[in-house]
Order: sequence, then C-alpha cells, then structure tokens
Amino acid sequence: MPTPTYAALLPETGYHWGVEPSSGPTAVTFSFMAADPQVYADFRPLTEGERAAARQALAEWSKVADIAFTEVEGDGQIRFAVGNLDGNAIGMTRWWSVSDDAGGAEIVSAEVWVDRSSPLAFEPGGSGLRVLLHEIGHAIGLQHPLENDPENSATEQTTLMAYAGHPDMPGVSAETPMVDDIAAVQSIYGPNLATEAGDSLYRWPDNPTFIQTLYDAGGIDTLDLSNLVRGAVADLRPGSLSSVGSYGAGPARDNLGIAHGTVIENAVGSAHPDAIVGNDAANRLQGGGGADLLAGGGGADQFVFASPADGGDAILDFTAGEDELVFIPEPFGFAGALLAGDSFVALTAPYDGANGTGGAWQAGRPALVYDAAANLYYDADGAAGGFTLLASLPEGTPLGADDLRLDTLAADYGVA
Ligand SMILES: [Ca+2]
Ligand SMILES: [Ca+2]
Ligand SMILES: [Ca+2]
Ligand SMILES: [Zn+2]
Repeated sequence: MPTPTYAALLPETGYHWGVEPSSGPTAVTFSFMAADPQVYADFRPLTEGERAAARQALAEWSKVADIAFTEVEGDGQIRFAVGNLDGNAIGMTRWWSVSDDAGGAEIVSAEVWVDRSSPLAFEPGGSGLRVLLHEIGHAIGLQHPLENDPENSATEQTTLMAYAGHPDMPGVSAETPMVDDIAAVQSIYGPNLATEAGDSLYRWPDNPTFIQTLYDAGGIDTLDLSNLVRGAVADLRPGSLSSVGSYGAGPARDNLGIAHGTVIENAVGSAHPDAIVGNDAANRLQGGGGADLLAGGGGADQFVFASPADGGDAILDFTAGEDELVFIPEPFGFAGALLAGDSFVALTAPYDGANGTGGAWQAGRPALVYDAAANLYYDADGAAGGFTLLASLPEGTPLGADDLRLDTLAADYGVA
C-alpha cells in the first residue's frame, strides 16, 4: 500500500486528545480568554464575531470526526485569544501534552491565538475562519504537510493545514476541513457517524464561489446542481475534487472535495453542459439540459432523462443488463412500459428520422429509436423530422427494451 497523502498531516509523535473508543466522542472543552496571560503583546478577548467563527470552526471539525467540543466559563482545555503574534504569523497554536501508553502524546491543554494586526474576515469563506480551522487542526493533533517533507506540494485544495492556498482560486478560503484533513483527523478520533446520516440534498446558490469538502455518513444522497448558472464537473468518487460554481468571471476549479468514505449516490446537472462521474455505488445521474458527459462507473447506474430537452448527452460507460436509461413518462408522452417494437426500436442502420429505415413502430406515436451508431433518439411522432438525439452510448453497446425504464422518481430526488 502506498502511503496515503493524509499521512503527511500526522506528526510522528501521534498527538491526540484522550480517545476513549468505547465511550462516545472524545470530549474537549473550550473557552475564550478574558484576562491577559502575558504570552503575546496587545492581548484582547475575541469579539462576538470572532467567537462565532471559532464555534463554527470547531463545529466543522466535530462534523467530520468523533470529537465533541463544549464551551465553558473559566478556562477550557482549548482557549482562544487575540494578540500581536511574532513575525508574519496570522495564527498560532501552543499545546501541552503528556506521554501516552502507546508512545504517542496526549494533548491536555492548548491555546489558539489569532493575530491582532492582520486584516482577517470571519464570515464563511473568509480568511479568519480559515485561520481558525487551521489552528484548531493543530490543537487537535495535525501538522503542516511539509513538516516532515519540505518537498510536499499539498495546497488548500486537499488540506487547509497547507501554507499554500488553492492554486486556481487565490483569495478564496476553504470553509471546511478538506479531503486529507478529514482522513487525517478521522484516523485519530474515528469518523462522526451521525453527520448527514440520512438522505441528504446538497445545493448551493445559483452562482457560488467556495472551497468545501462534503463529508456524509450515510443515506441516499443527491448533489443537485440544477440551479447553477454555468456547467459543472461533478466527480462523485470518494476523495475526488469537483468544479462547482464560479471564480471571478470564469468557472470554479477543483473546489468541491468529496471525503474518502463518503458516498454520494445521485447527481443532477445544470441546464448547461456538465460532466458527471459516478462512483462504485448504484448512481442516478441526470445531466439536465446541455450536452452532458455522463459516466456511471461501477454498480448498477441509472441515467435519467426528465424530458426530450435533457438530451444531446454522451454516456461514456453503459453495461446493458445492469445499467438503465430512465425516462420520466409525461414529458415524453409515454404511458406504460417501453415495449420493444412499439415504443422502443433498435435499428441495424443509422436513423434518418422515419419509419423507412426499418422501424416497425406505429407512426404517430412517440418512440425511442436506437440505431447502429449507438445513438438513442427520441422521435415524437415516428415521422421524418422532429427527432432529437438523447444520448450516444459507447460504440457497440447492445440496447434492449429491458435496459429502458419509465419512472416518476421519488419526490426527494431533485429533478427539475
Ligand atoms: Ca446523507
Ligand atoms: Ca447539463
Ligand atoms: Ca456507479
Ligand atoms: Zn500552522
């Protein structure tokens, strides 16, 4: 096994808060310092806005790992403060530990400092939240990826413990722990198995700019990109990066991670050209409008067409007898099953839009026509003209009526 990339975030001396595997989450208290501990100059307590950001940053770590933070009056085990830090530092963490039985070190106390003179923004996506996420990462046992390896080139794309920001989206800060952060902190405390354990629907505003990673513990989940004003690249494979939303006037790039171990089953594309890649699970992929590229990967996948206008797609992998093409009946004018020879016809020649090419279906009725070039057409009336390409399949794919299905789909699936 090659060393996983997240291993660079784990100090050789395994630092951790006391983990008690049998008794629920690792419990850590925190507080906001009220009195000057005489560590850095110009101490002040955190403002309300900074406190809100600190609570959010702690919550983001708790979401992904089995570690729970409780705010206390007086001194907590992690204490937050603001002061003038040395040099260019914008954040600083100090911690104290004792040797544990396994040759590691149990953290017993920590201070997280934020620089007083740096202009930091503490709203989601702001630099201040990112500093807090990073410093709390240290306070719970993580190190910089280049700590043991100066050549390590990791960036904020995969870990907010990196010094280097996102290479394609400078100025935007990660709002959550990223793929390697999540794997590293889960290797210490275990995953939080309650987070998004039910069926989850992931959506953003119609033109978002963000850097995030999705961690989801279970259920049948849907990535719904149908409202986006530009096409997206959605890669559902665990550990992958997707491109969702915008950066300036152009598209965002590699800004949405999916955590290792997180399985998102379904995806709905935008009205624009998207690329959607499934994972090893049974995926339900709907490209929506635009010429989409769809790949299901392993598992019994469904490619969904909500209307004839959803077409023009390329399906890059299709296993007949296992994968399915799914049609929402009403917009296509279908009722009942897609019967071979009636509403579905497979031709041995390219289709020219008329029965004359060999179809045996009844004129005047809607039909799906699959031709010798592995193109699937929708023909509303079986007459020449007025037919539209729904999808091209990999060359040589045999397609039968059994591979097609009508389905109104569950209400919780976000079809447009
Ligand atoms: Ca879920
Ligand atoms: Ca689309
Ligand atoms: Ca799949
Ligand atoms: Zn650091």
